[in-house]
Amino acid sequence: MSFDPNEHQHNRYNPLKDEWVLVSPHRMLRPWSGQVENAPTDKTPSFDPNNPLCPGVERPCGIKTPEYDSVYVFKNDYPALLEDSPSPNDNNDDLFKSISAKGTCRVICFHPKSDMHLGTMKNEEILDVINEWVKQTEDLGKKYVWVQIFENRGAIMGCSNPHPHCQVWASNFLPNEPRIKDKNLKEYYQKNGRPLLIDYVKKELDKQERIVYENDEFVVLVPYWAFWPFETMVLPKKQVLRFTDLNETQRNCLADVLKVLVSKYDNVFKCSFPYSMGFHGAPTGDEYKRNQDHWSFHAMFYPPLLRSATVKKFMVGYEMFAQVQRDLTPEKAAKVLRDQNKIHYKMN
Ligand code: H2U
Repeated sequence: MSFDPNEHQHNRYNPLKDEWVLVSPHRMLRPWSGQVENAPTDKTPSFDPNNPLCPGVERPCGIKTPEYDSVYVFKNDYPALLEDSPSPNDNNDDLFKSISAKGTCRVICFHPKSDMHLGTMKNEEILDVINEWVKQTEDLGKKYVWVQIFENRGAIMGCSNPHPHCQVWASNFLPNEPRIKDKNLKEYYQKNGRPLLIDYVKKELDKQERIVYENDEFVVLVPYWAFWPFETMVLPKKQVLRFTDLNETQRNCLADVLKVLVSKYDNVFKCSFPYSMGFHGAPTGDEYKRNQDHWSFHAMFYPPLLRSATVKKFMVGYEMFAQVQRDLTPEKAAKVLRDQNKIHYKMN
């Protein structure tokens, strides 16, 4: 019997994390009698007088959210990182190391209406959000080495509020995910003299096996090494170091791919498809002084749903103790997403 990646188990290498992923396609046939989630609701009212993220509503901290009509940014009332807080003393003990953690956390509301999201907002409205992401990266990047912008969508992904919003956490340290990625991108650049993600996007465009959608400037694909069932990456075709380096055409094209991708996700199970998404680009702060040619800006979407709106993938057992594993192949997931209408089912 000869090897068929669509049928036979194998390991795939993730060069961004220096990790392997076990792919077990034959396992898709197993019956499911485990936990079933409530279908993610898409019946959010456009205004809720008790929702602190809605315009004109007083938040529990006593501050009134203004009557905003576009994008609205505020300092998180319950931040994980504070700007001024005592730091631990330097500690040379290998087993009890600690370093300073300072930073700031903000919340960005995408739209005044709670029933809107990236799949249903107009391109110009998404562009306003992108311009705000650029502004936040520029502003916080002056002081902080890492500015993490991320969106949790759906209660299943820990999102605490159905209003369309994301968070920005800026820190004086490089968190684990970008720290490991930076090391691997640098090693690839030193070995090959080209940025890994630019080589990768070119090869994926040649292969045409995992592409979900593309426009003039951006590609959406399910990475070869994806571990979440419908995980995707949004990559620029030309190297862009950070949010702040996106030109006007690229910002417009990014608005288009985000709208199409979120619409395609929702169309898969005709539900509000939960995910955590986030952006990575070259580090900021003091890192502006160093060469960052090994980096290229990109977004990652990690959605947990696997078989339906109510069955999610659990990252437990083998994933916790050995390595990540998936059943659905990245190629099949890409085809499912590619075949979806690019217009959101509620807009049809
Ligand atoms: P999540 O939905 O991803 O949890 O983000 C919502 C954030 O909004 C969360 O970090 C903040 C929470 O601390 N928040 C406020 O700052 N003030 C509020 O009144 C509600 C929520």
